[in-house]
Amino acid sequence: MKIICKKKNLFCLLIYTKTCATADQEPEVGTNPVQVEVGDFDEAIDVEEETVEDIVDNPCLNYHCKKGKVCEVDEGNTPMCVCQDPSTCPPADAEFEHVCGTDNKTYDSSCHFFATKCALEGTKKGHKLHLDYIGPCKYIETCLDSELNEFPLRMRDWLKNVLVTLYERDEDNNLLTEKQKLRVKKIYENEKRLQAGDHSLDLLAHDFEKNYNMYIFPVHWQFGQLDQHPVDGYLTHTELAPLRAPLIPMEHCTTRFFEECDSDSDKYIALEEWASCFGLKEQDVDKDLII
Ligand SMILES: [Ca+2]
Ligand SMILES: [Ca+2]
Repeated sequence: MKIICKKKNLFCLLIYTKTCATADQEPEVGTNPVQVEVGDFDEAIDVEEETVEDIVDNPCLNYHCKKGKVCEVDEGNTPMCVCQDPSTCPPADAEFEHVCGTDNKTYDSSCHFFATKCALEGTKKGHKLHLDYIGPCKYIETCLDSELNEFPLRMRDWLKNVLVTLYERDEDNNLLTEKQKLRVKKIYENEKRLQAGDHSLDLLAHDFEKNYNMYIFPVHWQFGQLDQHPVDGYLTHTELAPLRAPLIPMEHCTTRFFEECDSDSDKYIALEEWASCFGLKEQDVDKDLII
């Protein structure tokens, strides 16, 4: 199956990134489709591990530092993570490698961004600085109320189509787990399913009403893809970044949508909040669907 991508289409973004990554390398099960392409945004995740064998030669080997930091050894030959000098980041080859920070400044690459953020660690400015979106900073239109309501309609449809496409391409690639496949099989075999494509908002709204049950799993699935660090039923700003960051330049309602999705404004999007902003009924929120 060949997918012809029109510009500004999240579905193509999701599929393209997932399937491109599987073309010449082993797919990572459970990897967020977007994350494969745009790199990780694990700014808040501190992973530090070392193995005994390598320490003798190079203490920094296998000593992982979070984004924005690099490993250096001190006088005692002990490895430690220090902020990377942004000038040591590889220069960006193309404009799409630029990123826009929440300070509305364009950074050459995510490496430059995280190195800069690291240097600000401990300051109020550093705490507030996040990677906002992929690409150079640009004017993003205000999201009107009417437009905000359209966002979940398209997003739900995309998620469903992404799952169906992953299912169709799965074979031995393990794009989906067996349990996930069973769920998607039901959607795939449903004859009333809307085929992938650009549909009018009226049609999408009508389909959601008529075939509501088909959308329950895709909404849960995407939550599970993002809720990884840690797996706790809540999405942080950082966990949401792999979905948010590439989406903002294409969909100007992204920021507002996710802001309002956090209905109790505690900075976390709980599964219940997520499900509700995608239009699922309270009684259909089910932790066990995140498989
Ligand atoms: Ca989490
Ligand atoms: Ca919340």
